[in-house]
Amino acid sequence: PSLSTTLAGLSLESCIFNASGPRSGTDSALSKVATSRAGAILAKSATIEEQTGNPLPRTWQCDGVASMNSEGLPNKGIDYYLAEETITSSKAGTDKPYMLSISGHTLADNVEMLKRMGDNPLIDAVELNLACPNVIGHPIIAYDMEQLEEALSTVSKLKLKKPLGIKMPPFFDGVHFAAAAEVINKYKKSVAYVASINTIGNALVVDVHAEMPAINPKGGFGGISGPAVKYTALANVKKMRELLDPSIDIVGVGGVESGTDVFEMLLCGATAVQIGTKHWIEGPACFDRIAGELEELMLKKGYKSIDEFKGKLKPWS
Ligand code: RRO
Repeated sequence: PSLSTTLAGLSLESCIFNASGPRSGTDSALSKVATSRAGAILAKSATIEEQTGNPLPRTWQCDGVASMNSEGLPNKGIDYYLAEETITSSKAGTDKPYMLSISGHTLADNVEMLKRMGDNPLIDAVELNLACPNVIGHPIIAYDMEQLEEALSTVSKLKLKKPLGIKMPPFFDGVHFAAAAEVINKYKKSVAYVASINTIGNALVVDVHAEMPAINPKGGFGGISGPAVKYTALANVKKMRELLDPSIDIVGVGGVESGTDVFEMLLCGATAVQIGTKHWIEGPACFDRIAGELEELMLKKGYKSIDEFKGKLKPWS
């Protein structure tokens, strides 16, 4: 079977690739994604300047259950991720799409980074992160419909030369899904894909031995990821697919650990699926394993391409 897909007009050999964040901050980490079976390479969310992130400890893991982070956007600064040297080394001789992620401290910062990207021929797409929960003093942008609209309106006026994706936080109620989708649909000409979901923000893990939060920043509050968020992610993919204009692709992300998990995301309407936490825990070998598992499942079910089942979750009635 073929795992190929077309995302935002780009051909991907495999519909599975890395989420921005884990193991995506340097060319050496990204080159390992490139040489795995991942279908694309997505860099860590960038800010204008290089920064080190929040105080340690800032991550917690319980394999097979959940993970949490409050990294606070450690990254090498936008110019690093735009540099020819970085991109060439990240692609490691492959022709896989190289995608940027940006998460400026302000909308003006995002505009500046998009201008610096310009029509750089080495960059295939850009993911605008509207969902980081961990920057001290900054709320999650896409939970505020006015800020979401201002961001999309401003970016749409830039007439970008590259396809734009937006990374969304999870929503939990019909009213909120509808409000966000309505705003995004207004800018359907400028939004090539929606990636749902970022981590579930502002969770708290308690260390009973220490009688303290498990992580240091923000009073122990951080974004939750891994298997615990998969069901929320599936619901967000399904609902966004129902509500968004068909011209906008959906990228499923959240708690995916296996070929079966990828299949579930595709059934719910995802065009591609990103792996974050499992990539962090298992390393880039996860892309080979998960691609193999998806192929095996498709073979068993008699599917030759993902288009045969994508978005075809059957209703009960
Ligand atoms: O760096 C982070 O703390 C971070 C970001 Br920018 C994000 O979008 N999501 C997340 O869970 N962590």
